[in-house]
Amino acid sequence: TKPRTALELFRIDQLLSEEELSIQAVINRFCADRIRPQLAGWFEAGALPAKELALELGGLGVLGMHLEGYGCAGMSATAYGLTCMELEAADSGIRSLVSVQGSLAMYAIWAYGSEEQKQEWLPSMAAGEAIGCFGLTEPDRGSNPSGMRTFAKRDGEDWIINGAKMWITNGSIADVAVIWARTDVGVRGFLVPTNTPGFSAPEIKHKLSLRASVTSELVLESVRLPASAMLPEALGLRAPLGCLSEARFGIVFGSLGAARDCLEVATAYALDRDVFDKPLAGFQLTQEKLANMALELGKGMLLALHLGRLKETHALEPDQVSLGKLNNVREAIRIARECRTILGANGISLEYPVMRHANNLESVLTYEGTSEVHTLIIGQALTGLPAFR
Ligand code: TGC
Ligand code: FAD
Repeated sequence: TKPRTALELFRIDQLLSEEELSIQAVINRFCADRIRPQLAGWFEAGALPAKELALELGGLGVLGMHLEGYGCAGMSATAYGLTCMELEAADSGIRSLVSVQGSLAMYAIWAYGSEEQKQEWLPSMAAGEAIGCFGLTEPDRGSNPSGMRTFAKRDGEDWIINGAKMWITNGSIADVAVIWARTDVGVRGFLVPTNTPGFSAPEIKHKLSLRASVTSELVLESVRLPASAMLPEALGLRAPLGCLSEARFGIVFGSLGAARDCLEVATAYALDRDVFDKPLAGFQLTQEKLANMALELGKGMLLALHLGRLKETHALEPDQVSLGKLNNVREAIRIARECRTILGANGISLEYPVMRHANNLESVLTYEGTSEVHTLIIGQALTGLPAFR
């Protein structure tokens, strides 16, 4: 019988519209032509031509594609999820570039910004001409942003911000940083043009994961901003956490893209590789690995699509996003590691994408809420008892 992929076996295509399938195909082709041939080189060098790529991704219409108006495409949640899946099937770093731009930086402006802020930033960000970053995490406050130390104080009409942010995707290449800071009345968001005196964004080096992604520290030393830099509709931690729900949703789909790529590569490898005089894929131990991975990939996809459809009816709650983020990233990293075993020694080489994906997924497991944080969010939903503190 002709081999089928895991998602073909599940007939996932039956659950998608013609439009969704065609968007997925366009992104898949873009990645095959433009991204995949370069990835090993970018990953090895730890350097991504992010500005160039942002323009191309903007041209494709994927930056802020799930937002309405201001040059954004207004596509469905599922179409956005499938786009994340295709981008992350290439590399988590490419999906990160798009997630941070569209779901974190643009979404913050779109949801909480003034009309002037939206007009000023969203069209150029959708086109990829301006890049945004999202500064919530601090050197000593990651899982617990409520303890943030970055502080914005008033000086007449102006604001003066002091503090530091850490592990910020797109930081060194951004034109605008969305900075979350404590104020006398609670957490507020600020749009900081990155050429403002007192702002700097040194890149973080020596990463063993997400090497095809720019990650930076943000330093704010008496950064003076006009009153108009504050996001007027954002007050309290619920504002940045609302952005996180958007980005986490993209990861629910995206992580499965990395897993799918690993499984496809490992299956082809096992069919091609002879061990003990017959194809590795013909051994029961290998087939058990493949069957279990296909099951988890398909189940993860069904969960992702369910969450996508809930989001399209505005019925998706943050706790449900945690179900998807925890499950799909956890299973994706398990799949990547299992596929690595199928490739044997070749599995550790950048000639194949598998260990690159596995290493990237270590970051994905940690950012946008660690697996422990999502476990506790689900625990709280099930018991009513918060166990964070
Ligand atoms: P808590 O008291 O639970 O909540 C404070 C207020 O926020 C509301 N809320 C949410 N609203 C929208 N979406 C969500 N996901 C929300 N979660 C909570 C909540 O209802 C409450 O509202 P109100 O009106 O009652 O004040 O806050 P807490 O301090 O106890 O924290 C809870 C906890 C631990 C779950 C939260 O702090 C958390 O999620 N921590 C993880 C931090 C995190 O995920 N950081 C990610 C940084 S960005 C990033 O990693 C980008 S990587 C991107 C890439 O490269 O792809
Ligand atoms: P910590 O919070 O110190 O956690 C360390 C360990 O303790 C984890 O295992 C954690 O689960 C566990 N832990 C913490 N609290 C509890 C608890 N209550 N109970 C049990 N265990 C607990 N942030 C941004 O704001 N913007 C970005 O663009 C961004 N991009 C990133 C890109 C990369 C490549 C990476 C790696 C991170 C990025 N982050 C970004 C930061 C990311 O969101 C944080 O790393 C993450 O929230 C975890 O924070 P932390 O690293 O400080 O770990």
